[in-house]
Amino acid sequence: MMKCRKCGEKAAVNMRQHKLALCKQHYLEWVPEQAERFIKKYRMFTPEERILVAVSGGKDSLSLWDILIRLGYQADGLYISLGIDEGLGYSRQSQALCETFAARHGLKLHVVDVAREYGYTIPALAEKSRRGQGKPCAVCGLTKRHEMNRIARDWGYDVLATGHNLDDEAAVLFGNTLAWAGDYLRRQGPVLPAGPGLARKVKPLCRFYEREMAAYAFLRGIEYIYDECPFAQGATSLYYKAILNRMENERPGLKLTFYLNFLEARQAGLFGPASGAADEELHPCPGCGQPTSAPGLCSFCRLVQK
Ligand code: Q46
Ligand code: ZN
Ligand code: ZN
Repeated sequence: MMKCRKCGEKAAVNMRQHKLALCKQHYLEWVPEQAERFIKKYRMFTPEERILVAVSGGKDSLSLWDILIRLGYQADGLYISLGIDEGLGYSRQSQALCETFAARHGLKLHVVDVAREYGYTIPALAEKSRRGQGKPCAVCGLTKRHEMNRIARDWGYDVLATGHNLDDEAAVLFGNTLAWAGDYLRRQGPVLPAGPGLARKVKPLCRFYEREMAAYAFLRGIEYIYDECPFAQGATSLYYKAILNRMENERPGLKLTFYLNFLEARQAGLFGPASGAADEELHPCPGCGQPTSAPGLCSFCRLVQK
């Protein structure tokens, strides 16, 4: 029987990558302790700042919200309804889970319904635009970024937090490295500093394995949506995740080392100044007021104008 390193009781989670096994109680203490370490190490935010957590109804974002509240941070939620309701009703289900979580903990949740706000669901908006050929993901990403920034600005939040975990970050890093996408590499990190009219963006879970978050959500009894968005199928990021998992299986800790060594190289300036801020000249979009480098309207306003 695998034993908890702290108390010797039966372990609930074994993390080969850390050579660490913990019982339920100690695991549920370990996760927020680690998160707090990362928040301080990367100077993500302070207890005085107001945080907006983007929640999707999945295990990562709901666990992140749970952890921040347990640590005593002021964190409200934001759910963006994309109107992806083909088949099992992905958007409806995930919204209900976010609402249940917020109600259970007495937390404030902002809900933005893209169709109500702009007249079209994400799949419909994608069909109307050139960007959406085949998959709505480009349009979806653009819309989510725009709406997160808008709510953060309108409601006066200092920080936007997302639930990206290590598996997500390592997969993005893997793709950017294969493409030697210097600009993306330079900007990929746990913190994207605030810009004029833009809140700081942080990823407090970037050093947690996906498995660790699944275990946390399960042991905390958080109800979350198991299914991925139906459009995620066949995504390149899933292909990279599978490859990284194969390597991780044979070499526990590989994903974490890949990511941490990258952060060090980035800090050392391997990809240019690591400030993360955009270099281009930005000006406020005449449509929505958000900073953009495009001449005239920002890409989101151009999309909804069509
Ligand atoms: S981008 Fe694409 Fe995701 Fe939007 S349409 Fe679904 S899979 S939710 S992260
Ligand atoms: Zn224990
Ligand atoms: Zn705009």
